Amino acid sequence: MKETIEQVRQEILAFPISDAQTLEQFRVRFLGSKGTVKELFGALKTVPNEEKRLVGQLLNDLRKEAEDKLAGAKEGLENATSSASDVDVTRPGEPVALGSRHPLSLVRSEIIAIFERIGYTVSEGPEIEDDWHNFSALNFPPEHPARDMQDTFFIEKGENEMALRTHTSSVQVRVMESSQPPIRTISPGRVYRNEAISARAHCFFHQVEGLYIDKNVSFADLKQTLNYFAQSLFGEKAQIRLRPSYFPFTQPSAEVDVSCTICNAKGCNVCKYTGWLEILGCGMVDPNVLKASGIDPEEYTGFAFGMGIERIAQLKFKVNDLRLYSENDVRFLKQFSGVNF
Ligand code: 2NL
Repeated sequence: MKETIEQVRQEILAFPISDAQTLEQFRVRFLGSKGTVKELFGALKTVPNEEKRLVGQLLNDLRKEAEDKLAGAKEGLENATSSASDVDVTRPGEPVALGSRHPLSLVRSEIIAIFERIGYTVSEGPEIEDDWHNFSALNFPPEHPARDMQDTFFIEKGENEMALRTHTSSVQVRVMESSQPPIRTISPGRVYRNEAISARAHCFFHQVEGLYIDKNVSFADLKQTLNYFAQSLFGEKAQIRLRPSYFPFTQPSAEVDVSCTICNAKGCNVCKYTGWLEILGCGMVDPNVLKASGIDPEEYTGFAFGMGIERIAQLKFKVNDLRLYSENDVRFLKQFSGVNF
């Protein structure tokens, strides 16, 4: 009898329970009303009297072992099929750490939105450019200092000369080459200059350039567009003034100041007590530039402008060091969380 009990014990231990079906098979086989354990209890009466106590004890242990295995397997199966019941939905949620948009990204979006309202599209192009799109098509003479290693990052010199673009005008040359007027487009993007890094200069920065070409586009159109832009960006009270300047790709050319938004043009250290802040450069597209890109300067005229996004962001957010924009210091970046334009 003792050997039989041990044999059944081994069977109970070895019985594999993997699902509801094998669980029920186990119950019927060992613990059911006609199961092995019941059967063994029935056989107890055949055991000699002096052994009844010991064998009875062994049978009780056997039944307990089978019941424990059944209960354990049942619980295991229930947990596996409904693990969602483990989730305490009343617990407070984990906080979601919200990032913030980069100030340059905020300002770029705002500038794009302002020009999209008056029908400008956004165009993009490569950051690695050939000499034609970055310089020659833009009327840079062969000996212009910008073509020097000191000012421009060249990737390849010689026959197949490539460089990091120094302005996004190169994108606009590509637009002019691949389409005909009317053209109204802005080209935001990163540009590169070979300069020592300081609070006021960096080897890369971000630009938005604009280009408008059609029949009879005039300098008055340029002024009105820039006036609309300045008032959209800095508020209705903002005023602009134009000072004569020079760029190889525009003629005439001008630099544009906006009335100081910090002191309301009364004079402060940001505007160096002039009441004016320089924000962009502009001019009428030089006929040579139109011609180089396949647009007839006898039929069409156009204006163009360019501005640094860092400079605009500096005025809007009072950032006093250009390096802050690219250092990824969260103490700087998190100050712009929640800022929308
Ligand atoms: C500045 C001045 C300027 C342009 C950019 C341009 C583009 C083409 C033709 C003619 Cl395709 N001009 N762009 C014109 C005047 C000024 O940028 O200070 N940028 C930061």
